[in-house]
Amino acid sequence: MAYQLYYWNGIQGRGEFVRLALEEAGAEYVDVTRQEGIGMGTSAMFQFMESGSEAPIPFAPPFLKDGNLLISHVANILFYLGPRLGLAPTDEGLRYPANGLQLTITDFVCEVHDTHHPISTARYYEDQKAEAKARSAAFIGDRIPKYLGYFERILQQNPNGPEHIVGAELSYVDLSLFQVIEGLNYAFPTAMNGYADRYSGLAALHQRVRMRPKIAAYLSSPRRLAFNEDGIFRHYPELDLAG
Ligand SMILES: N[C@@H](CCC(=O)N[C@@H](CS)C(=O)NCC(=O)O)C(=O)O
Repeated sequence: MAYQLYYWNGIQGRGEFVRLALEEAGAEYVDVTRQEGIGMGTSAMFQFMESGSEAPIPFAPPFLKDGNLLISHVANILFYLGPRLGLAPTDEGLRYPANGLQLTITDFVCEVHDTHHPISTARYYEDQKAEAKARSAAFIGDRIPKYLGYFERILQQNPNGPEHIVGAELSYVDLSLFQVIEGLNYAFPTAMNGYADRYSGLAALHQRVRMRPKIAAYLSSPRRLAFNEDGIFRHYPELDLAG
């Protein structure tokens, strides 16, 4: 049975981390809110979240349905899917460090979101522009170097070599790092200018993932939506300073 991915229609958002894993594995999945028909579309997701029929109901998308199983939170979904899709370290002892890295990506993505919504998710960007500017300056000056520096170090210290962040084979964490770099390049092109000189391992990983046949096919397919200013990674020129 096909996996069912529930996520907001019209954006890559956090759902994209799950899509990349499903696409790389060639897994059968349905992007529920992008479909039309009975039990499909965005209303199906709302109904699902309000129905109370499945416990516990997720707080927020993305969530994945596999048969009767309902799994929320990107890192949790990938922890579940990883071994099933052949995208988790074969050494079970490495699956927890992989999950730890993915949870660090979750934290980072949250900080990316807060660059444009530092005060409240419930308010428009235009109502928190001044705070967003201050937040973005700190994000670019302090947090991008701290997170990317960390991932670069972990890559370089991988006993299996710097091709992958964990283990000897491609994992879902590599795919998520690809998406983080893609997103940062879109949102903060000025801050990211020359990043490959500072984080050469991450830049190489990003290129390798982009060239993988299934990922390349996905990226040029209509399923890969363009980044836009409704998603997590938003490009507002006024927030993008030199790094
Ligand atoms: N920790 C969750 C975060 C989920 C999340 O924040 N989802 C957003 C969309 S990307 C949402 O719909 N949030 C609704 C809200 O916070 O009220 C994950 O990693 O999946």
